[in-house]
Amino acid sequence: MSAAPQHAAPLDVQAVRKDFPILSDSFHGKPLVYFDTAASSQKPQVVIDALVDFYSHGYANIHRGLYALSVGATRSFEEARDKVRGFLNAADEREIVFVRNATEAINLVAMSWGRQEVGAGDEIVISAMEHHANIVPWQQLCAEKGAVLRVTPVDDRGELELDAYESLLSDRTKLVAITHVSNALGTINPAKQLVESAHAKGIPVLLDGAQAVPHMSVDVRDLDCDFYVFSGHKLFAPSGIGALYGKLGVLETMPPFMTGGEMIESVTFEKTTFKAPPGRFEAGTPDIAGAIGLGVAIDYLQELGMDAIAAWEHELLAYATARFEEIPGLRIIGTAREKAGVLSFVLDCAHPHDVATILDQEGVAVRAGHHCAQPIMDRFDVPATTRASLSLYNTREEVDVLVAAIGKVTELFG
Ligand code: 7TS
Repeated sequence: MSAAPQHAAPLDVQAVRKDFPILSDSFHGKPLVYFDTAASSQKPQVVIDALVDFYSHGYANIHRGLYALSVGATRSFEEARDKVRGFLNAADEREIVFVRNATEAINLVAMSWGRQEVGAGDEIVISAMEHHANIVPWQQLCAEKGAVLRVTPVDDRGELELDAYESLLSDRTKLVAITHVSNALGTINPAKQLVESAHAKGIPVLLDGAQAVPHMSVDVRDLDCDFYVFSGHKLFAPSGIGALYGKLGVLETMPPFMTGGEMIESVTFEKTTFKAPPGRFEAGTPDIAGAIGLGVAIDYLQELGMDAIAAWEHELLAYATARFEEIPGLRIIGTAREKAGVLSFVLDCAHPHDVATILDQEGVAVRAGHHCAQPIMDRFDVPATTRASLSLYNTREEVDVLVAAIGKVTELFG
């Protein structure tokens, strides 16, 4: 497990819980115990209020209006972009492209940068622990271009095999695309080291930060990655908004991904010229309220402190791991030394879907399945796992409820 960040002011979890109205709700007559934040996070009241407020009193389309309401909406949208910039410690707000989610961000890079830069015989290096969102777009690109997808293997703990990674990097490698944190295993990859190795050979790197940004502070300038992607809905923000970070110099070389309104400079029937980034990549009316909500979610997290969040989750993961290790017939899938709050497991006695269904009867929400990461399930020789993912609003008492509920499963099936 990762070392707890130093000097973090402790998180007041009970106060945090009060910020999330859904955590007071009950299901099947039991208080909700929400352990599925890796799929999507719950929303704090400040984010919900920001949406209601914007739609009630601030709503207009952006970047086009000459009236006060539209000017205000445009300002709020662009302020949100600057909040994302600050959150990632990017140098320039033009490096932040609003997209729907991490999936769209990766597709944008594959279809714009990839189609331009990747050719026959070239290689793209990913890893065995990628979410399908960071596999399929590259596989499609390779099929289109006659390029080859190379896969960094993962060891029995769920850590990348770094020697193998190094040896996969060659003068044929056009891009490394690797997850910062694994959604299925919780592994925190040594992102900075991966970037350094790739850059030493002149290879750009895309990091999939979908599971990293909710749990730790991320600094794209320190990582020096070329692209970084994440989804707002896993970051306590609305669904339908996400961000792509790209180094400005790289974004400037890239052709449009989608075309139409908003992303142009001028259009005639003979010729269209395109805006500079990020506008070039934001065709059509965006999720304006979603972006504003994302900005508010970022404010909320920064007020709590990402280091305090990481420290609490680290403590909770250690507690939950120790409790899981006491359960006979339970195997944790993913035991990396550097790990975020994901507990994927299988029970000898029951299928993961049955486990999740019984946990639901106890008010405990977890995900069961392949977690859109089928290759890593194959690697561990399991069809699926049950996954409890921990977040800033989870408590030790909730871990106890989860463990007791797993006890009921073993009583029923064991
Ligand atoms: N990358 C990683 C590492 C992810 O965990 C996910 C979603 C995605 C990309 C795609 O995100 P999206 O917002 O574009 O869908 N992961 C999960 C999950 O673990 N359970 O549900 C979605």
